[in-house]
Amino acid sequence: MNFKRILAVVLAAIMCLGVLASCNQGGGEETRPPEEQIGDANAGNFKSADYEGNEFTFLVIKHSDIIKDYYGGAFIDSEAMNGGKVNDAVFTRNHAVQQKYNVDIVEKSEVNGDPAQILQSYIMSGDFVFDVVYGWGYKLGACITENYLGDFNNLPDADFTQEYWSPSTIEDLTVDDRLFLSMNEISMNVLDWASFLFYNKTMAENRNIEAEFGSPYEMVEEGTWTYDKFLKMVQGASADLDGDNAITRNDFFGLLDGNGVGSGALQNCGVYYTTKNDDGSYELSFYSEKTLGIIDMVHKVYSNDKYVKDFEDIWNEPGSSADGFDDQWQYARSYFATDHALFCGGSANITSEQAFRDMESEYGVLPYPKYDVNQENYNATLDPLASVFALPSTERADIGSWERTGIILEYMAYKSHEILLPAYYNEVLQGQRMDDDRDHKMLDIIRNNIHYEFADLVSITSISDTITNMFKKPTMAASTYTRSQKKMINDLDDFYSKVIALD
Ligand SMILES: [Ca+2]
Repeated sequence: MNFKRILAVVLAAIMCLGVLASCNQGGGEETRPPEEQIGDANAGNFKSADYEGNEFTFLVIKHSDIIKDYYGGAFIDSEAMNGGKVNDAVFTRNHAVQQKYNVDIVEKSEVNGDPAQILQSYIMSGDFVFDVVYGWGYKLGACITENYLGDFNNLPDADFTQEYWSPSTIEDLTVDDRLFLSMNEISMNVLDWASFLFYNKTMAENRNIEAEFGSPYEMVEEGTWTYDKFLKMVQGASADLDGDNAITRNDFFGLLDGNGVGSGALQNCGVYYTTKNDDGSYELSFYSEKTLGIIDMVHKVYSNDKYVKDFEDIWNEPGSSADGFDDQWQYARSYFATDHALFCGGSANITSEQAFRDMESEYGVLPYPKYDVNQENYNATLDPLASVFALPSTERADIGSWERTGIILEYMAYKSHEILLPAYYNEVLQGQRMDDDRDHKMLDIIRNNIHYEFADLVSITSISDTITNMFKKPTMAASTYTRSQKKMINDLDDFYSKVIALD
C-alpha cells in the first residue's frame, strides 16, 4: 500500500483517540463471569490438559503508548468485568480457557518499537518466552524474511478448517507451504478492519430508493449484488436538495468513501495482485482485459463527485470545518451519519465513532458487490495494518511446547466465537433501534469471506502504488503497468527467494 495512504490511516488512528476506550474504562470490581458461558457442552471435543497454573503469554506489539493501539483492539486480555460488552466477553472467554486448562492467559505489551527490532532483541537475549505474538499486520509481515516467526502448521491440534480460524484467509497467508501469520476469532479484527459498506436504511426508505433499484439485502442473498447494480444505485441516489445545481456535502449523494479511486474494486471483483504457482512462487496476475474494464467502470462513477465523495472532497468544500470532531476523518464520515450519503465505505471499527453513535437514521451493513453473478463469493479485504497473530520462530522450551500452544489457541478461538463474537456484533449494531436479522447475516457473510492482499501484508508496495495510479488515470493504465512491471516482478521474486532461503 502506498505510504501516503498508510500515513493517512495512521493519522486517522491517532486522531480517533478514546473512541473505543469505553470498553476498557470503568474499573469495576472483578465479578465472576456468567457460569453458563464458562462451561461448555462441547468442551469434550477439545483435548484435556493441565498446565499447572503456568502462564500462556501473548506478546502484544503496539504502535505507541502515547496513542490508543488502534489496529490491535482490546481483544486479548481483560483485567476485570466492567459492563462493557466486548471487555466482559474477553474476560469471560479467558476465564473459560483458564478453567479448562489451568493456565494463566497473560498479555505482555511492547510499544514504540519496530517489531523486527523487538523480536530480534528478545531472540538475541535468549529470553523469548512468549507463546504467541500479536501485532500490526504489515509490520509482522515484513518480519517473515527475517526468520523471527514460526509456522502455525507446527501446532498439532489447531484445526484451520474451523470457522474460528478464518479459513478463507489460510491460503492467502501461506508462503512456501508455511503459515507465518494467521488470523482467528480471538481478535475481532476479522471484522473490525474488513472492508464493507454501510447503508443508510432510513434514507433508502424515505427516498424510495429500493422501489426503483431493489433491496441490496435481497440481492446479496440471491447472489445478484454486483458492481453494475451498486454503481447504478450510487448514481441514482444523488439528489440536489437545495436546488443550487450542484451536489455538495449538504445534499444527498450515493457514496462516501475514503479510497477516492475505488481500487478496492479489484479484490471485491475477485482479482488479487498475485497468484501462487504450483511450486509456491508468486506471479503478478492482476493485469487483464477484465481489470482494465473494472478500472473504466469504477472510474466513470468514482471520479464524479456528484455521485462519490471521498473525504478530501468534503474537507475541500468551502465552509467545511472539523470543529467539534476528534479529527477531520471523523468529520468527513459524519456526513454519512447525518443522512447525506446512501453508502459509506469502511469497516466495523468506525461504528465506535461518536457520529455513528449519535446517528438517528438506521444503518445496515453490506458486503461490497461482486463482479458478476458468476463470481462465487462476496469478498472482504482485511486492512494490512490490522494486527494479526504470529508464533516465535522456535518452540518455547521452558513451560511451553507447540502442542500446548495449539491446544490453547484452538479452544480460545472456539470460545471466542461462542462468547466474544456475539458481543461484538451487538456492539457494532447497537445503533439499531430495530434488531434486524439481515445485518447479522451480512456480518456473517463478510466475516466468512475475508481475504488478505498478500503483497500488501508483506509490504511489497510497488504493486499497490501501480494499481492506484492505474485507477487514477484509466487512459494511461496500460502504459503505467508496462512501466512498473519489471520492478513489481523483481520485488516479488526478491521476497520469495528470501523466504525459501529461511531455515
Ligand atoms: Ca445542492
